[in-house]
Amino acid sequence: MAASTASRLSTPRFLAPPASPHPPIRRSRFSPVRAAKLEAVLSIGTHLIPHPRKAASGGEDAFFANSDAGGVFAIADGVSGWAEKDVNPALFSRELMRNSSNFLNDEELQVNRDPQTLLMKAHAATSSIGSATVIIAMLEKTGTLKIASVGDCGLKVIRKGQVMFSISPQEHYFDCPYQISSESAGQTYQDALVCSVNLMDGDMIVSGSDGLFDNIFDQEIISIISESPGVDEAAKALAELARKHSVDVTFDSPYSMEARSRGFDVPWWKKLLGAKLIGGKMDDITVVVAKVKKVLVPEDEGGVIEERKVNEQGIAVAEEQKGNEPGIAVAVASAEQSEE
Ligand SMILES: [Mn+2]
Repeated sequence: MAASTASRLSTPRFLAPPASPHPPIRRSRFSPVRAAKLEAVLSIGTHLIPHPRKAASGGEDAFFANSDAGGVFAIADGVSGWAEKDVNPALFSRELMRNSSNFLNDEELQVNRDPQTLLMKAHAATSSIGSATVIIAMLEKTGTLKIASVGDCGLKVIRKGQVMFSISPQEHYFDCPYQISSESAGQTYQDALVCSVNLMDGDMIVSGSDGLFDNIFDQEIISIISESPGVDEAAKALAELARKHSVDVTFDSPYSMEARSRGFDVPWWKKLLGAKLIGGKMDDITVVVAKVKKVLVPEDEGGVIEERKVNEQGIAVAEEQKGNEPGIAVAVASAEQSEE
């Protein structure tokens, strides 16, 4: 078997390229014509609204987003139970995100852009006490989005007005998600849900902490995405609607529906009065909205040329480039940057 596999794999090496009737056009500095290829990149908008009672401290969610090198984003939701042990739950999630953004420059990550490896390294480097749910997503130039998720942060892909991809939350039991932790009892990168999805030009990614998906329905996400002029506006509108629902005790939220379906209910005496378990779930709300764009990139350079720089023949006119910097511009959401 091994021999036949080897021969199958090696055969193409001996195939001569087909003779082209058109000799390649010689490049010269007087010509704008260059070989170019299409690469996928993300344009990313973010918005964080802390829990109403945690507004002063900025809440316990943290995130980073970076459009360089195709695009990467991550969200961590600090598990609030640590406050009972006099530990600030925000410290762990923020450090985990800071480390994740720093490790993007790591040699291994530069070669092998793998979110699970990034999570492993970021977790190992995090020294704060605490735990967090976390999602990391990285887009490859080919348009494949690679995802590693521990817990109940969500991610959906919307294509042509429909949710075409969604990840499932991981939990020990209701309201107790898998979590990356400072304690050995917690989960690690090895427990992550790892998956990838092939994306197309124009696809929209909506990712967020549970504070988003517990308080907003898919149909609402789809309408906001279709009505928003850009990713920044979409992220803000999604966060604001989720926030509105989260403090509405009469809103039958995805969270309350899920709770009832798991057998939770109001006490029997309230039930006699006609009450039902209902309402939004107050929480920190982090939203990342990313749009997939295909841009033309010269074959021999790493720079990104916006599509509008393309001439009538569909060939990139190579003068303006960006995205060549190995350096990373990172925004880690924290108290200082949050609103409200
Ligand atoms: Mn949360």
